[in-house]
Amino acid sequence: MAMKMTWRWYGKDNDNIQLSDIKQIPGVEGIVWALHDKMPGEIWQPEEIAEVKKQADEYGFNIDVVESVNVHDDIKIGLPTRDQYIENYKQTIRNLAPFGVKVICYNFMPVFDWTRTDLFHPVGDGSTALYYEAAKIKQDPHEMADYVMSFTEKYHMTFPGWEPERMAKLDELFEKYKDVTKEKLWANFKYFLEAILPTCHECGIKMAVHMDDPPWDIFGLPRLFTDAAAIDYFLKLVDDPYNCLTLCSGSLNANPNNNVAEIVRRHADRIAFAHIRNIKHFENGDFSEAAHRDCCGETGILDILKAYHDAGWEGYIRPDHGRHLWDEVPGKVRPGYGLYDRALGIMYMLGVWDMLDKLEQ
Ligand code: DNO
Repeated sequence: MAMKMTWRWYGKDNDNIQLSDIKQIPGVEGIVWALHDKMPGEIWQPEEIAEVKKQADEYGFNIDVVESVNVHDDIKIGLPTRDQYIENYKQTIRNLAPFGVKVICYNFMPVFDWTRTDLFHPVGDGSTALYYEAAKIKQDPHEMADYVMSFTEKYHMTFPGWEPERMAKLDELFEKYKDVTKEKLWANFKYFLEAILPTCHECGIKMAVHMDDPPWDIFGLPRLFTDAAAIDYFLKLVDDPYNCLTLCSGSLNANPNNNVAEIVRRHADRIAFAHIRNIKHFENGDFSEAAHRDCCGETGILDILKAYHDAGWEGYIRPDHGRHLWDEVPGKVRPGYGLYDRALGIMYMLGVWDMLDKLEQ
């Protein structure tokens, strides 16, 4: 057994990359998927899940990993309505289990999921990548939200975690979060996990929380998964083998002080899902995403892969965001999720992994 390579696919009619394209990339065993038209809190129905399963089966891909079943804001805020949303979440878990789902990737970030200020920033070689300009993330979140949402409008492309319905109520949402301190957010998180973990055990599904991206507070909203200490705290807070991590190297290493390989060595048994992405940092706090090759960024991709390999890790892994190459211009590609650079990333990761295997023989 070894790690299991996967590819994030946004679904038929929602991704211009087809399953037949993915099939041609060596080593991909499963697609990482979601029902992208579901709002947080809605129950995923068996017929809808069966449809994706059927499509994946045709190409021999597993659907073991879902990314994401999004958590409703009322759960994060801790409103009385959370209990109903938690019941719905449990029902979704129960509905996913018969189709072989083993891992649910999700996040617990208030309001926003990933945050970037430029989705097509020139890298210098003719390609573009996602970029974070620190000075642009100021007090007012509207500018950034409007920028991201302008892609939704212009190209009819919705991004998970950036549902137009939620973004339309941004001020209302911020108002609801105003008393949610970091301590409260941890407490609400614990409440959520303790409520759903018995169902996870029954269903054999691990919950794998994604790291906060970027790993620091933004717009006055608290963020939890910022460094190794927060991860240690979390894994003890709810000490259960089904309470796991999606260890996203790029999210954590947006802070260059975060040593991702060290976290892998410490917690390999609690990492159900690995996102591999490389980051290039600038002195003023800006960062750009970079190709997966170790020397293209500073995240330490080789050290990270070696740490997984040394641990005999058998979880799911995927290339995370790639650059946009060749004809991947706005409108033709999902930002960060083009075909080419992620395929190159897979070959790099598998190349490293195969060699580590060989050296062990
Ligand atoms: C970014 C992704 C995240 C991730 C969610 C999980 O591209 O890695 O948006 O899917 O945070 O809920």
